[in-house]
Amino acid sequence: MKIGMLAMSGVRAHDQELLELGLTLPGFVERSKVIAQLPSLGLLYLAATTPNDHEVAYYEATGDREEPPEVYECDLVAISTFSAQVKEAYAIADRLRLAGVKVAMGGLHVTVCPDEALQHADYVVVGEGENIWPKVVQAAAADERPRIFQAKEAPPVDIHHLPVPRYELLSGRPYNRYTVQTSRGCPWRCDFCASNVMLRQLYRKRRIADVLRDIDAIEAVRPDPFLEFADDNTFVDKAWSKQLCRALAPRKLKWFTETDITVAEDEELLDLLRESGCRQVLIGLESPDRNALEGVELRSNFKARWAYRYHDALRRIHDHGVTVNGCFTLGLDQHTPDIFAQILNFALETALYEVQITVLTPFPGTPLYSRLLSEGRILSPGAWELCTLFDVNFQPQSMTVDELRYGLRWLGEQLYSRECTATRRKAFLRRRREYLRKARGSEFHREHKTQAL
Ligand code: B12
Repeated sequence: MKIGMLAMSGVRAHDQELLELGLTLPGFVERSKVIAQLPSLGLLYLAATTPNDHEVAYYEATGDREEPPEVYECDLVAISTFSAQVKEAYAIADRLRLAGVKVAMGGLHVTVCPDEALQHADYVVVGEGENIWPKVVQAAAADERPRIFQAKEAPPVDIHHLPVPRYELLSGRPYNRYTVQTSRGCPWRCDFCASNVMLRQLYRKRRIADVLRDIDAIEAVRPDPFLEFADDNTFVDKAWSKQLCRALAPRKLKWFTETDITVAEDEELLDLLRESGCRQVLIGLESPDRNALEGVELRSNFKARWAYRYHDALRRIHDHGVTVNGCFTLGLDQHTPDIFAQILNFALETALYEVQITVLTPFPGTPLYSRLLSEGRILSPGAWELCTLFDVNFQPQSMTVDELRYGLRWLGEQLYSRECTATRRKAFLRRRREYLRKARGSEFHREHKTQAL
């Protein structure tokens, strides 16, 4: 069979005024340009587990009716879904099936809504795809009737036996970043986290040799790539993280990842991050207001426990020359309209190099979604297209919907203005210089003391 891997690409937002504002704000535009081009790692993994007797190609669609004509020449098309684009994906799937092409769907959204997806696809996969995918391919080749496949029908995915994603399928495409995974999962359970549905297994870290092997495969396609680790939370295990950084250092790479704030605890790890080419870490701070974080992480109240250390932790990370992309979730239950100015002040005080603001989003399958639905607070149930992190689709508890929408816009205007961006970044650089001066000073003292002894 000829199998097409169809990734939905680009970022989504529907709030018209926000979109117009985005066009004039360098911060919004910069970030979305950078990330909009990431390839679908999930589909590259599936390509690698496809039995050899089938031909595989990788395609992208930026939206409904944007699918390339080549997909209609395939026998089977695999589509990866996120909630925000799932209706576009369904429309493409409907057209493909009308044209006689079989369609398989998997990914975060259909894992939660498999029955909905089965109305548009021949085969729907719930959960991690690597081990079940060959069975789906077999079913398509044998012309079996449509059905839902559960990942658990196959042995669980063993993180130590992941194949090399087929990055070579991307050659000739102009990506500015490539994704690689060093781990899967996260020990925390934040009630809004949309990755949770895929995290049934515990936090799993890969063998470092396997990560390096995958980076070799990326470098064969694109020399000197910028890497983004598509992990849920990279530096959970500090000893393993140090080994990873030591192994990456000689490769002279530039990379970015997502982690939690505990990375700041370990000075040696912070040094190693810088030395190994880590340019930025993205951290979900969610709110500078500790009260708003109470109960957000369901396992051990992690976010609230760490909130009072935010200033100190960010300073340590910055001191070591790693920039932080601090992410804030607007519209948590305790957030009143004062939160927007609080976040602006916090970002300036802590000299955040990059800031990401998004609205609380009830993704299907999350505890947040069930809670808001039972409280009658979802504005348009089933409006998955609004799961963009920028569109408001719930009734906030301590402000109105418009206060949240306009607050997001106001805060975006402030944070991403040229002046505010320059002020934050200059403060970061000034503090870094101060730290280096002090560090050199204490080294000088230490040396003199040793000589005197
Ligand atoms: C890289 C990334 C992107 C890339 C995606 C590139 C692409 N073309 O696919 C880009 C930058 C384009 C992107 C865009 C968006 N993203 Co994004 N993104 C991520 C990120 C950081 C990593 C995803 C990843 O690579 N995971 C690793 C792979 C291996 O896992 P996987 O994709 O889940 O695939 C496995 C299974 O799901 C399954 N599977 C997947 N697809 C298929 C298909 C078939 C047929 C089968 C059988 C199995 C299968 O098998 C795979 C292997 O086990 C995650 C956060 C995270 N840490 O996970 C957010 C995340 C996925 N994104 C998210 C969101 C909200 C968005 C946007 C809506 C943001 C916006 N406003 O536009 C858009 C979506 C628009 C779109 N194009 O679809 C949410 C999704 C939540 C949800 N339930 O929908 C996440 C979880 C982040 C978050 N804040 O919550 N994103």
